[in-house]
Amino acid sequence: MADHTDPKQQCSVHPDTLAMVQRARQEGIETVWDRAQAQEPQCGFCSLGLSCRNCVMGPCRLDPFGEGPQQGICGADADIIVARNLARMIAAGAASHSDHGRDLVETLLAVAEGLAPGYQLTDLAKLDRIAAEFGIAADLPPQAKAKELALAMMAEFGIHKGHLTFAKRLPAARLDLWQKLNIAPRGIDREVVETMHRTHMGVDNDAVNILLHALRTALSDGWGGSMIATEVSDILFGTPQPVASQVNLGVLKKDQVNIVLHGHNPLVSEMIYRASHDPALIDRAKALGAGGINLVGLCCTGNEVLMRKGIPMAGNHLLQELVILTGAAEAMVVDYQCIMPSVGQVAACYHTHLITTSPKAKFPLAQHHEFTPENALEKGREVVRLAVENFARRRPERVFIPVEPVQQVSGFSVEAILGALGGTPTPLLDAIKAGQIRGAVGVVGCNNPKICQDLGHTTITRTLIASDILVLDTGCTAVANAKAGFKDLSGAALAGPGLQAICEALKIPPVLHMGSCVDNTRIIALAAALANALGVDVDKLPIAAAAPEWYSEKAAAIAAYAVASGIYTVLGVTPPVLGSKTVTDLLLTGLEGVVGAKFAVEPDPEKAAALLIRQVESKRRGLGLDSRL
Ligand code: SF4
Ligand code: MSK
Repeated sequence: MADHTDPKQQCSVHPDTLAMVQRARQEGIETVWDRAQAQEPQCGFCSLGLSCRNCVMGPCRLDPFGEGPQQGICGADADIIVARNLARMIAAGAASHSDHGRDLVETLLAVAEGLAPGYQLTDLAKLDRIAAEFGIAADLPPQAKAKELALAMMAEFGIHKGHLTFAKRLPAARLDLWQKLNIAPRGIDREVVETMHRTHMGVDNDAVNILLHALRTALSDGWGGSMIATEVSDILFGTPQPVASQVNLGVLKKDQVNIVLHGHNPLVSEMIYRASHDPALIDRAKALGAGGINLVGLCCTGNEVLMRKGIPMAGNHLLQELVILTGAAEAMVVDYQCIMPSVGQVAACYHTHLITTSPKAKFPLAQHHEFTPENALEKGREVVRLAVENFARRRPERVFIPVEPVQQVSGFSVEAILGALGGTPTPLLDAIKAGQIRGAVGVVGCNNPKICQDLGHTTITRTLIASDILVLDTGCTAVANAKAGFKDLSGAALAGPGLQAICEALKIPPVLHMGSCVDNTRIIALAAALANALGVDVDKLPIAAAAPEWYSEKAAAIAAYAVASGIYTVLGVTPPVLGSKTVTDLLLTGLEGVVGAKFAVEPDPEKAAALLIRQVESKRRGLGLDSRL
């Protein structure tokens, strides 16, 4: 376990996490850090990507020191096994985002057909814009247009000819490059299925060929499944605009019914939000002695309702067990993705109800209340009522909320950013050309108990904004940066003089929250818009990305689509590829000559920030702009 006297060894940089980990130890409740320690030492073969269980002639593992087996039973060598494993990882991530997108499209269709009474078309202007991208007649009424759009998007999931519609947002040069490389993304399901086929024993046994298809699969997520998820969420629930809110465990309220919204898809949380405003349920909460009903977010469902509704954010990935330890959560309502199977055990130590809502995601020790487009509003009321009644079972002496909340401003969709700039990217480009803003970096991704929670996110972000680089964040990074105070308007004081002046003029923080994991597509869409406005391909822009604490297969897919889209990406956790020199060399160097961008792996966040700054400055030089290097 970490040495808590050394800041680099502590399990978190944040006082709320540290206080709650201590409480877990006092109460004898196991957390993710205890289980991580119990797994030490982790398997070296798997860490290097050198183990394979793709068939039952195996499992096989190769000796990284060259003394034991160098081939699996079928004859697969290290390059083949590592490439196959990485491709499957990316496919699983792409599938997760895209299945989330599909659920939204099915709901859009149900809304259009009048079968989803809780939902509505909220952003009609966005419906018009997206429908136009899909070539749908402009003069259709909204319901008919939404139906056409849902059907067109559904078609994109399957056997789609040509490339995905949203890829047209990119400069022509990027699409041409993908077509030349045969990696322009087709149907999302098709690319994932093809990855699983190619990585079956006896199919694709060329590491480079496997990896190129892995990029294509990731692109079908970034410019397909994830982008569809973002855009349809905006149509159904509204396109985010800047909104003030709060963050950290202090957003739970001692005197209120607290409901924690966890997972990724806003379909459930939006209905809980509506139900939480039901006067009868608020009256019932008051009758039970609570001041009201308080919704708080966790992980990316939290980001979704924060971006659109200003719901305060309790924490990110590694806070999910600890939020229950406050003893103040009447219910944790989950949809899917990034929900640890352990949360039911922790909830069982308190009065908290763990409530699952998706037929795809059932959990031990949970109550299941299945949401469908047809019943969601009614189910939302049922779940909120359950939480309210549970307030009577709370034991006040066990309530421990260790901190006061921190202020933040969220809600920076592409539309909101362009709105703040007067409707076009030109002022941002002018600031970049003038050197006031050096460039932009997307700092994104998860927490991982291998890394002191949020040290990577906050160190990199702090260094970048001090160097006049605008930071765009999503996912768990967004929570880390908000807790560190970077996303209050006063965060501008932490920026370099150029970025600070822009932030003060526009009344924005130096770190712009662009949403959840699927909303990384907002970042690539903004990159495409900047590239188009400048008349260059994406890989020429002074931009980069970082995933300092990633853990998830989805993060692998995001990083792969960022690089394939031309964005240099620094990872803070080493992916399981070092067992193959061919694969490692391709990712760290070779890809640059193929797609114009590559990966770097740098666990030290200060060194990672230096790499990102160097990248931004060198791209500035490439554009003929001044460079500080
Ligand atoms: Fe072993 Fe080959 Fe089967 Fe993998 S596919 S488990 S390397 S025999
Ligand atoms: S929740 S994928 S831990 S960012 Fe999107 Fe956080 Fe990563 Fe899940």
